[in-house]
Amino acid sequence: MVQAWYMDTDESLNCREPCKPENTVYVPQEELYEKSGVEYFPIDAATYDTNPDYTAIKKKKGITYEDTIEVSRTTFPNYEEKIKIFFKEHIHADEEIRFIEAGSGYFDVRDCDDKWIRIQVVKDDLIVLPAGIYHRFTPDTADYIKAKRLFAGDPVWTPIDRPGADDHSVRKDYLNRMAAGS
Ligand code: KMT
Ligand code: NI
Repeated sequence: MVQAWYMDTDESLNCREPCKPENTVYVPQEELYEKSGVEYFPIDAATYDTNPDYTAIKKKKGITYEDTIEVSRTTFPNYEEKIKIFFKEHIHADEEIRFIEAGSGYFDVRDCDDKWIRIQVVKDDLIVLPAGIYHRFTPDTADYIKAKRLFAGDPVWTPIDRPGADDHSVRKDYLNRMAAGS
């Protein structure tokens, strides 16, 4: 997590640019957690497999599955279509855990006041989006990110799009956890 900031949501902007307003308000890691429940861990991508922190996170999250996703114009089938899907606002029934091995991109998450926070992810970032948080992803203008996808149990990547997700129990549970400050 190089930086996180309240993004400029002007529709005329290119979402693959940083979308920083003139007076950008940055969001430090602790505040990001308080306002959205997003967790962040720095892990060296060169040595992750022998890093006890990485092992501990996997254990704590009950990770039983991992694979690698490489999003680029040359490696990803239907690139333009796929990145549009990533960028549709949605939730999942489970945590979205990504460990960035190379490249960069943006995860946008709604904070507790429904405002978009843009999180810039780069190599060595492990990010955990809680189940039920509204979010979306886009590559940046460099068009390249390689990430591990970690999952507890059999992987389910299904997005539940807004606004249909508002009544979903996973969404309600997330809001209850946020209200309780946990
Ligand atoms: C997702 O689910 O949005 C992705 O896996 C995006 C690519 S990984 C940074
Ligand atoms: Ni998602």
